[in-house]
Amino acid sequence: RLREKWPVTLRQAFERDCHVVLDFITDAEEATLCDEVAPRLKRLRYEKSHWDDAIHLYRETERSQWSPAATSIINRIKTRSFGSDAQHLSHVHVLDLHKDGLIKPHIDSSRYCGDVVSGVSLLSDSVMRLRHKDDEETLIVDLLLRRRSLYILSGVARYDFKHEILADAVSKFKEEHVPRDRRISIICRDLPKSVNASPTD
Ligand code: AKG
Repeated sequence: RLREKWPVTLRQAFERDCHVVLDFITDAEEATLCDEVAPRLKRLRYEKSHWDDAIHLYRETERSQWSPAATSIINRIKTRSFGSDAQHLSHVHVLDLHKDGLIKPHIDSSRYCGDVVSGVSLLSDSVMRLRHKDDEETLIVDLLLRRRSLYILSGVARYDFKHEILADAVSKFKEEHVPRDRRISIICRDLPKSVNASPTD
């Protein structure tokens, strides 16, 4: 509804660059991914971030080696998310957000993230809010990230909008509370282009 008031070119670009795919993975695939990351996560404590950090009450790890079953799920995420010329980051980012945790508005740094950020949500529904960096009060859109869905942010959605994951107390979609439990996200990024560029590029 809000998007109807956006400039047409921005709306079209946003619709091109932002996608949520419901039920991207099955219950069994969710369990496969959870079982695989659980032992590592269990050894970590949830961190309360400093005031200027983007994430509150989380633990995280990176992973490059997966079981064959998980590898095929991760490959499906990458195939759906990235263009054929993208260089995927080989490490997949695993972020475990405590029930009382939240991710504050931020834009992923171009130093470590290329044109696409995508993620599968495990264990809990959540609301991802996107706000335009130059108009955070008017150009806002909420995405309902169902458990087992995949979101893909590219282009304007990745570079011009800050994204955040709402805390349970304010986790609402179309006026309805979306309960936020512990949530694990499996996040894939492509490499910044400059990493691959030769000095003459
Ligand atoms: C990021 O990695 O930049 C995020 O905000 C992660 C969002 C998520 O947990 O899916």
